[in-house]
Amino acid sequence: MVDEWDTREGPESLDPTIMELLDKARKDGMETGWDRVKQQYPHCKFGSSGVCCRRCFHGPCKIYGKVKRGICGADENTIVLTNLIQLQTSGAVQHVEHSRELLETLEKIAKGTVPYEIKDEAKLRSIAEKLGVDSSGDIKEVAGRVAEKAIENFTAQEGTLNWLEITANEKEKKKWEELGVLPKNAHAEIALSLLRTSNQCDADPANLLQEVGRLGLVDGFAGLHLSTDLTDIMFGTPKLVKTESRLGVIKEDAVNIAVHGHLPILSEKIVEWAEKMEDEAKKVGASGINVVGICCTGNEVMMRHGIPLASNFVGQEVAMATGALDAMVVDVQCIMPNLQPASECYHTKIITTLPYIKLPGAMHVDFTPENADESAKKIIEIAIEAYKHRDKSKILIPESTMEMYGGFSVEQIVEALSKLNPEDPLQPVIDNIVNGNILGAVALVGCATFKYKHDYGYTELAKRLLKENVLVVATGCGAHSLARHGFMIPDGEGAKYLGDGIKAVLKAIGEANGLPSLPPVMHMGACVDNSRVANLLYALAAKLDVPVSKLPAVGSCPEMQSPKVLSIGSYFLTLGVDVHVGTPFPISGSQLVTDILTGNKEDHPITLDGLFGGKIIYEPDPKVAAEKILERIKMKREALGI
Ligand code: BF8
Repeated sequence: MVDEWDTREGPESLDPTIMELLDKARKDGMETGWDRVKQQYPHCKFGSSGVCCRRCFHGPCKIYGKVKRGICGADENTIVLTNLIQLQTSGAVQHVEHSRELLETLEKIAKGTVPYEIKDEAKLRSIAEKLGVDSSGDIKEVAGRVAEKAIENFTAQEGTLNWLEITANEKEKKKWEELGVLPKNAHAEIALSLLRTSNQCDADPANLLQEVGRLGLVDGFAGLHLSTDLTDIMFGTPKLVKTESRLGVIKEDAVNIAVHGHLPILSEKIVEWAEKMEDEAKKVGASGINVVGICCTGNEVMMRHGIPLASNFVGQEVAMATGALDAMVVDVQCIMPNLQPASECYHTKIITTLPYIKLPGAMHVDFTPENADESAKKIIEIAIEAYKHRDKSKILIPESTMEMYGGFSVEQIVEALSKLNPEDPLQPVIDNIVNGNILGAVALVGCATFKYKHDYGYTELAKRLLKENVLVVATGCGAHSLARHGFMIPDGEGAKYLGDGIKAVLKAIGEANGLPSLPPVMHMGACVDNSRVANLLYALAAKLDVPVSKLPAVGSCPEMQSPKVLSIGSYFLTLGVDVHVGTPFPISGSQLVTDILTGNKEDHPITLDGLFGGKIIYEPDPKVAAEKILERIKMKREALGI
């Protein structure tokens, strides 16, 4: 697998606002990930090929040359797969804990002990019904019953995940049951995964493959679906919004606060209190308070409130080089430990908020659902105070911004489609898949990495797929990338690449909804909102009465940095959806594991493809990746007879 700094020539990022600030950051003495990545090359080959075992104190052991086993006898297959599953587990844990935080908040709303409300009552009642609890009466009582049912499920010893039961199609449930991968409960599966992959435990790669599937389902249902449903219930199901992206969304005359991380419990309150405290900001000479989003929490508040997107993962440091970011408030996941040292070049206050996520030297304001109002107010007061201490000579805000639309929940998509066919909104999509106007669907998802040219993977893939009439949706940091390059407005850069078929479809739906067209790429939310992508697939598969694995759909993450991508990817793989990744991940030390994960079903007695109907496509070059993705889409179309 390729593992060298920037195999493509030119600047580190395609975003001019990032480049302008990266240049300034370097002059100001701020070190960023783009500097540090070069210090790490060449990566240790044992680590990057996955054959370094640090599971016990005999080691560390490594497999090389004639050395075929570690001291205990573990071979390269066991070492590579157990290392990989431990990474996958760390990804699943992040999503499951995200859900659990939200669930605790829902429970507290039911008890009336926190300053949050139920925003989507219909969704809550519908979920209550599916869970088999009383969905009538006072909405807080319904919330209490749903929360109790979901919390119970974390320790259930019988059955499987209740969010899987209420979400998945029957065909998938049957397949997972037959393959023995139905998880018992989220916490038990995470513990079992750690047990199986700990020193001298499960050494059989074929058996360990089950764990990839089980953890995929844990991530999918106890992580993604549960999180999205709870977030929609508490903060509203997203509707179409228009806003802006790029680092030019930071305003010189306003108190600027970046929300960064993942939990909407925090960012929703910051948005609410920023509006309430405008006058406080004006008292210190600012025009008001400008909240901007970074990473997935940025996506969450963009989807529900139209808060502009400043940057995805790799731009979190350089955002401070504007010299006008007064505070960055963070919660959990994808928070770079360098934020605090980087902030010391400027006046920016880094504020951590969770007791279990702190950064040395950063300010900490403990944020709990109970004290949410007081804490949000305090955070905004800190930002207003910081505004007074700006060094005007250090301010440089790039001028460029990019318009974008967001808010494409499944509910919003179905509502838009219902303008074409009120009785059967999904039928026009099916008709256009069958007649070839839509060749297939690809979700461009996941991160941004310092290892490759920023935004190159997403934009190149989108260009090529759109040209071939693929319906493209996006989530996570990939959605940020595409928004920043004009793929999320009807008449932007992205529209130039649309093939005639997809162009006609997007135009027809857009016009029926008062827009010139839908944007070339639809923003479906944060990484947990890949659940929305899955829901769309379930709905289409149910309508066609086929398993999801038969649909001409692929997930793609060209710029992966987080193990969360592995855990989300494994959920889609268990559904039988191919997953493309563009960043090397540590499996090349085992030919067997590589074959199992990336091989076609006819290549090997056991492959992911053979078991579930989807495989991993590893390809760092997005142009080549697009061809491989199109090939699989065409293969699945052919199998469907279309
Ligand atoms: O959960 S896309 S860099 S921010 S991991 Fe992190 Fe990757 Fe961004 Fe969101 Ni997702």
